[in-house]
Amino acid sequence: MAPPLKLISHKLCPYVQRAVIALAEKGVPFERIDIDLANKPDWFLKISPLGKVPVLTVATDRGEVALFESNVICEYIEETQAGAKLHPEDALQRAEHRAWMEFGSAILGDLWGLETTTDAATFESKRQAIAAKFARVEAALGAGPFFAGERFSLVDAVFAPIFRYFDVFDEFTDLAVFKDTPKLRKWRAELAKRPSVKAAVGADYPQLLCAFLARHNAHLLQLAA
Ligand SMILES: N[C@@H](CCC(=O)N[C@@H](CS)C(=O)NCC(=O)O)C(=O)O
Repeated sequence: MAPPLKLISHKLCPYVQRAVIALAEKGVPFERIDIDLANKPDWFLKISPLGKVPVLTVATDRGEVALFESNVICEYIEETQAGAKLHPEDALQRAEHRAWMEFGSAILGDLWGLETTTDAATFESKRQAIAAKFARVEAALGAGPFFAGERFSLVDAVFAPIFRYFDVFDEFTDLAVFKDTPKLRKWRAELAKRPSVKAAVGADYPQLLCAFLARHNAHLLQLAA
């Protein structure tokens, strides 16, 4: 029987990765459909109001329902699927986790600027913005190994794809955004080992990201030693 969940995806998208990691952490079967965002299929544009991935389609007796917005998708997965709990029980802690998930999206906004700009000054301002946000996250981290201690949570699912960018960027240059954040460095290393995180992208992820940078004539590429 076909799994009732389909995740419309893109091979590089960090927002897609959140949902993939959440599904994997819970052991939920789903079908992943990667699309070309430079040539969006009509069927996708019909179900995605913003024309963005991820979209999770859920088979119901009233037909397929399409959910958009990665954090909404993650919350739906958490509320409906069995398996490990990815949010705290306590309402206040849960709200804090949701806030840090949003903070992760703000970092992704800076990362988009950093990876697509051709301009050195814009690059530097995005680099500094990321370093400043990482310092805020550092102050919120406890003893680890995950964001909230022993238990993997949706905040971990949000930050793992953020850290993954730097595995590729580090090949070009040290952006020094982890310089003063020892807890963040440990957290990054822990997340990189997590099977759900590793499996959220294909083996071609580094090549695809490098090709993306080249297509944007990214300033980052100029920094290669
Ligand atoms: N707020 C959205 C952001 C999703 C997003 O920006 N997806 C990008 C790919 S990483 C996209 O689909 N871009 C296509 C476009 O904007 O045309 C979410 O959290 O799901």
